[in-house]
Amino acid sequence: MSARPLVIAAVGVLSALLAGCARQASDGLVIGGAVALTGNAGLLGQDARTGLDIAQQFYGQQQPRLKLVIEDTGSDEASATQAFRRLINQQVVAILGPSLSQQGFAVMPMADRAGIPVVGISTTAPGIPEIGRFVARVASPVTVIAPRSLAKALERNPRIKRVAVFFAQDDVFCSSESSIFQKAIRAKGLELVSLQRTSVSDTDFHTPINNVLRSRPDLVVISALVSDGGNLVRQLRELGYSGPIVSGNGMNTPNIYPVCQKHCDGLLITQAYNPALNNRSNTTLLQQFRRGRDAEAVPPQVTAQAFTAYQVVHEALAKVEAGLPAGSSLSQLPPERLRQQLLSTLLDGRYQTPLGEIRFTPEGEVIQKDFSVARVRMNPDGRSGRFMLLP
Ligand code: 1QQ
Repeated sequence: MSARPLVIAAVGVLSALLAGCARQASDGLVIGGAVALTGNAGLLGQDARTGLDIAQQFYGQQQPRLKLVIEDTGSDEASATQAFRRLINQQVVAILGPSLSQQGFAVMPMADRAGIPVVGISTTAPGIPEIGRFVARVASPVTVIAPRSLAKALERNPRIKRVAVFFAQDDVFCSSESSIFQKAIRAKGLELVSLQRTSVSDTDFHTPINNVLRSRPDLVVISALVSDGGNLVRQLRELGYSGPIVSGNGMNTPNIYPVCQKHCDGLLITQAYNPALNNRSNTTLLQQFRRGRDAEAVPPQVTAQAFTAYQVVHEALAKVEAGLPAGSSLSQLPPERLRQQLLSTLLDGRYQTPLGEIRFTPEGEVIQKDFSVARVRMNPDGRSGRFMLLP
């Protein structure tokens, strides 16, 4: 063999290696997931982690390759602050999270000041996108969500007149969701017969429940998180309430099953996710979610929202990358410029996600079209069940 083909082969190998390096460079970007893995909100944040992990498996195979780093925000503001600080120090390209609006109001301004796009996964309280220019969310606001389950309860039982309301007063989402429920109750001409303030750390609800039972409600509406809300539902049934219950987004997870058990049966909760949606990203989510689970298993809403948050950032980064001069990579852009471009591209886009088609307002509010209301159906074992979407 003459020396010439050898040289050509060597050059070929070298340029393949160099191209590999450029790839590698763009692969160096880190995306941060900030979700509650511990505490009361951990029961919601674990659903988010599942969605982020599935998205990482899927999009991790595609350019631009991102590395996902997940930090536990706990269920309070102090732990969320530490988690955000750790991610900001790692120079992440974007942050997905946190789990609670109560935490979002404390930590999203940190990402905003650092110029890092932050996409709320399940932060639904009014005012989240308005926190700052770099703040967006894929979770539809509670103003859009809450009235639907109330309307469904009335559609199923038009004789409802008297409504009792419980809300956890120490969580900003629960109190804002409750004001929206209360407004909708008044707008429908119903009578608010009892209003009970609870705490997300309460475990015994006998006193407020007895107050409610004395008011003889036809419907109970609850704004609480998973453990407190689940215990409240269980005790409400044990103390004899047998009417319909509407519960809010803070209880929107199958992780309520072990808490309220057979008494979770019949809860009405609005859903921003319909597992039956037929598009590529939902098919991917369903397939990956069902691995190692039963063939009919459906992802919780927060899992779909977390997957969506990753998807929109990935697609926006891919668009930014496609606009770069040949041979250059995302990680060669100055970090501030990369994040600015990510933000503007993200807000400009239209995405086919497990939540259906979504886009954003210039302020970062999500625009989503399709919602439904689920009725929880518990299996006879009282441990497993399903969120059945109502027609
Ligand atoms: C919020 C929420 C959470 C309770 C859902 C995970 O909607 O805090 O805004």
